[in-house]
Amino acid sequence: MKTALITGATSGIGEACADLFAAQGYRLILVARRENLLKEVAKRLEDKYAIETKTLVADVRIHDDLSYALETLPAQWKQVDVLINNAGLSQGLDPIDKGNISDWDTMIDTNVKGLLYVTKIVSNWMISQKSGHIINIGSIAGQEVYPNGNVYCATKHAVDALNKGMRIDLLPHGIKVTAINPGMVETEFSKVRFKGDEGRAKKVYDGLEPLVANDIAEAIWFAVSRPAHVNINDMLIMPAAQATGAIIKRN
Ligand code: NDP
Ligand code: 8X3
Repeated sequence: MKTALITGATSGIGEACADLFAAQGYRLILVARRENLLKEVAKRLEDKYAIETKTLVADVRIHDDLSYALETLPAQWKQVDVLINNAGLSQGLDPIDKGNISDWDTMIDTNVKGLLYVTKIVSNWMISQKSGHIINIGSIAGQEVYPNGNVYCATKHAVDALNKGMRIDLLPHGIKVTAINPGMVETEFSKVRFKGDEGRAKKVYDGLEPLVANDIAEAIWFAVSRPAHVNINDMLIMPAAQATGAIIKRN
C-alpha cells in the first residue's frame, strides 16, 4: 500500500488531495493545526474508502513540534511515497509601505520555512528508500508579481526556487519533484488572507468561475500517476477567466 503525506489537509486543496489519494487507495498522513477538523477529515475518508490514516496536529512553522510529530510516527509509516507540501497562506493585501510585519513573518515562516522543515525530514526518509515524489504547491504568485502581492509573491517565488533546487539535489536519489502552480482557487484562502472578512473574500470570485480545489488535486494526481521515467517539472493552472495574476475577465 502506498502512503501520501499531505500538509494543510483540513481544507481546500489539501483536503481535496486527501480525498483523491484515498480514492486511489493510498493511506494518508494528514498534517494541520485544527485538530477537530483534521480528525473529521480523517474519519470521513477512513469510512468512505476503508483506508488507514494518521493525523498529526502540528504547526509547520514550529520546527521542534513538527519534527517530534513526524519522527515519532511508527517506522512503517515513514515509508512515504508522495509528499504534498501544501500548507500555506496569504495574510493581507497591502502596499509594501503599509505591510504588517507580523503578516510578513507568518507568510515567510509558513510558506517557506515550514515547507523546508517538512521537506528536510521526509526527503531523508525518501533517500533511505531510494524513491519518492515531492509535490510543492506554488502559485501564479510565484511566476509573476501583482499589485500588493509583494511578500506573498516573494514566498511563492521562493517555493519555485526551492522546487528547482530540490529537483537537482534529490536527482541522485531517484526522487521526483514537481511544482503545481494554481491561479485563483475558491477555498478558505481569501477568508484567511482577509482575516475572516467573508464579504471581502467572496468578492474575489465575483463574476468569474474560479478553480475548485479538486481541479488542483486532479492535476497533482496526473503528475504522480505518470510512468516512472516521466517527471512533470511544473504546471501552471488558471481559471479560464484569469489571464495573469491581476488580469481577470468578470461578467
Ligand atoms: P486553505 O486556507 O483552504 O487551506 C490551507 C491549509 O493550510 C489549511 O488546511 C490550513 O490548516 C493549513 N495551514 C496553514 N497554516 C499552517 C501551519 N502553520 N501549519 C500547518 N498547516 C497550516 O487554502 P488553499 O487550499 O487554497 O491553500 C493551499 C495552498 O495552495 C497554499 O500553499 C496556498 O498558498 C496555495 N495556493 C492557493 C491558491 C488559491 O487561490 N486558493 C492559488 C495558488 C496557490 P490549519 O488552519 O488547520 O492549520
Ligand atoms: C494564490 C492565488 O491569485 O491570490 O496563490 O495569487 S493569487
